[in-house]
Amino acid sequence: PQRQYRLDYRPPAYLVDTVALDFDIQENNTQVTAQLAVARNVAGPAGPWRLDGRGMRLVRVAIDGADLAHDAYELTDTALWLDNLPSVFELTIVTELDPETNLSLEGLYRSGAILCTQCEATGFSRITYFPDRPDVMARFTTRIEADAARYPVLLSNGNCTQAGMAQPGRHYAIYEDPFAKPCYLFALVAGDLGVIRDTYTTASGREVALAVFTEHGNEPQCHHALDALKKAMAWDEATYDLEYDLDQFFIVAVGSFNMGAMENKGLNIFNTACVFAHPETATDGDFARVRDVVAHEYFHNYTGNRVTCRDWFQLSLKEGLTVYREHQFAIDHGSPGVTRIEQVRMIRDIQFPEDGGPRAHPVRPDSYIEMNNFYTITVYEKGAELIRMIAQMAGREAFTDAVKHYLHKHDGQAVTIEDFVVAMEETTGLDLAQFRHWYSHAGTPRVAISQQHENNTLTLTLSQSTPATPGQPNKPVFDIPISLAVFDTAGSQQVPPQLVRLNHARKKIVYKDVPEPAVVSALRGLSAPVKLTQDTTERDLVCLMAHDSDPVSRWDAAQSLYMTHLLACVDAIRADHALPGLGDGLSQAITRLLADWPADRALLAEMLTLPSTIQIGEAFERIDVAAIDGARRAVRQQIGSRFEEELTALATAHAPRSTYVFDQDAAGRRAVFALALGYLAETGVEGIEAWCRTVYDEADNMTDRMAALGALQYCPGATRDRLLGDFARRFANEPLVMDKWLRLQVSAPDIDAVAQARALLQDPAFDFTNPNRLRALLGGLVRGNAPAFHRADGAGYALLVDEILRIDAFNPQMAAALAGLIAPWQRYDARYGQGMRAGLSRLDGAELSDNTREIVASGLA
Ligand code: HT7
Ligand code: ZN
Repeated sequence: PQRQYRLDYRPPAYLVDTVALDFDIQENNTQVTAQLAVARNVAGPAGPWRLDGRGMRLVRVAIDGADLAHDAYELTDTALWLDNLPSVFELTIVTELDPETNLSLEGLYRSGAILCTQCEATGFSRITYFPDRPDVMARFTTRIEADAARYPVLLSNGNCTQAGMAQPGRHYAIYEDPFAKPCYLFALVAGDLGVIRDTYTTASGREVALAVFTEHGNEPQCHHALDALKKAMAWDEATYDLEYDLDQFFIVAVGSFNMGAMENKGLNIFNTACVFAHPETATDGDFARVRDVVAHEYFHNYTGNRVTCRDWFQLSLKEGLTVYREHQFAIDHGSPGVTRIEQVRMIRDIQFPEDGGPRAHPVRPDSYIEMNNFYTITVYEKGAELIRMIAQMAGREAFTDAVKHYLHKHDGQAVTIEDFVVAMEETTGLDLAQFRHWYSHAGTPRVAISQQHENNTLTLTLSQSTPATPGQPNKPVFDIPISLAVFDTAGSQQVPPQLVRLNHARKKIVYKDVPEPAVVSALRGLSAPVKLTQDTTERDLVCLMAHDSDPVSRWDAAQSLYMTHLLACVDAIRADHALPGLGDGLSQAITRLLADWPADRALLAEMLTLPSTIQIGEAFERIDVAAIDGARRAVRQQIGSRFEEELTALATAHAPRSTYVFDQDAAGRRAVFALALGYLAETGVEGIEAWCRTVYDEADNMTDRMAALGALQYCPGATRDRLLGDFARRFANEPLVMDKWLRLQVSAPDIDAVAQARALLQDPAFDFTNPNRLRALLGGLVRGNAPAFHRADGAGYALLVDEILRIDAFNPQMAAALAGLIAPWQRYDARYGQGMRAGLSRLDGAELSDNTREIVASGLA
């Protein structure tokens, strides 16, 4: 496999003005005729022209209508090379594909009753030979012909300009997309589909036809997605003056999909998991995710489609900006504090570990072997945090103007992250020279803040350093925006929130006329994706938890208090000592919280949630899975026992009463109830099983049902078995709900989860070529039950490696993602790390796809 380098970028040798595609869908194969209007690119290199292509049969190549003989072109496994071409010509290519046997879920493939495409990043080259790179933008026309009974619905990008009957029993449709686009945004769907429809009238009064298509019977689960789409359209008009630009916008939900969704122009294709939301089958978390993913894909219409990436190294140009836009949309449609807390948790729990492991890479990577391995939390979420930092430094209004300027300046172009940063500088007046390091350097900067207070002068000393990452031993000094505020111990503000730029290795900030004692609230709302150490006392944290004006900072203070105690417990377990008690400060803080519930109940639930085991592991040089899990469970039991009465009162006050609605207040109440029930169950309080049974039996919604089943994970016995059995019977025909069941099957602490997972993999009721099933079962085991996965005899690693090898043969993207779970073996205590490494070595000795090989090699490097 060839490693690609960012600095090797060359403009395309030829440009494609228009593409006419003709899909002739037959029973066992599909024939694709592509007609391209091509012209030599004066700015491009001379020599032969490379068209990418793989996994299909080339039937015909013609230039200006004249067929080329076989010796007039060169065909390899991955490319078609043409030479001695005229400067302007029409190229015809005919290929044959077999979507029925394509389990990679790239190119044209079947998902249930639906034929669909997935072209990002390079799936278009499984459909026809084409320069499969985002800087070749063309206007597409697509004709689809298929059996009318089997495929009554035929869809592609753009507007439908013609449709009708073809030969007996067959029909066709023609779509024209007026906007030039890269081929990764091409989409086609054919199937027997149910649909729900609506319209949206844009700010300037144009009517847009909206629809969500799905396999028949699922239509009632699609209304929330359609509603979210309309909210996203309105939000983008109100926030950025961005009005939708085609006559129709369609979403198609398919069951087999490698990621969450895809933003193809005017025809988004979604994983059903990111569309379906009905109270009886989806939780509050599912409802929120559907809303946000629908919005995300819609927002790509401008940030990604109208202005796209020059090359795949620039992926964060569209993904970082679109995730940022999605985050702002989510903040405007839910509890702002809790929504930001969820974003912060994602960065700390998933991005920081990636940035500290063997796969660490800059937001704008310098090289890759397989692009699909770079759709990462770093490119997406850290990329969004970089945009958020720019927005904070510029101010919301100036930032909004700068985004408008960027979209206007580069409309219809394929550009770079540098182009984006320049556009930001041009409008905001910010100097982002030093800030650019964030894009080019991997790793999580460490910031330390210490304070001295004398004669009413408060001096803060800020310093930064960043550990080395693979291939980048030396790190620059970053430009780090740090949000600060100072309070007194009663919570009155002494210094209002302000943004300080830590753009030196060390910086002193002096505040005069600040009476003692002063409590410093720093890195408020995670103003930069850094790890902070601060010499705050327990008293300061208790004060911030109770009084900070920012809910995210209140939550963060609680996290720090919990963390100090959790770390002491991990140390005690490792040293075989008795566990320390809860301690006065922490007890006092929880007592206050439980005596005076914040009005935002979702915030209360967050403030009572301990840092995750991953977060605890981040504090150690080497991760001790059993000690960390043991400590977290023990602290939950300490809290459950010490506050049994208060938690019972909390659960009772928030027990399900009214019929389900998905709104901020109701979802917050359900979150508090589930949290209290979980504490009580883990503590084993009397009567808890019966309570869970009643909640389950009487629930009118999936959120409460899952609260009961989640709590029962700690209560082995007949009740749990009966309810899990009932759940499986009730939802046997709902694959997404059965994914929840699969996760529950492998997550209880008392079971042999590895044996259970092996047994389920043999169950014919489940299609374990489907990524959602695999994520539920294997992700449920590895992430949801770490002690069981990391068991001492290595059976967990053996199971995962067996599955990676099986899956790699048909879906390399999925297999590579699973291999990433054992790649960071060096971060683990040798007891675990050696077994994980042995698993990687076994993979290394096998025949692997480029995708999985790249991940394995990084783990073994
Ligand atoms: N832009 C989309 C990325 C995507 C994708 C990438 C590789 C393989 C399959 C994929 N499906 C979707 C999704 C997004 O970020 O909006
Ligand atoms: Zn995206």
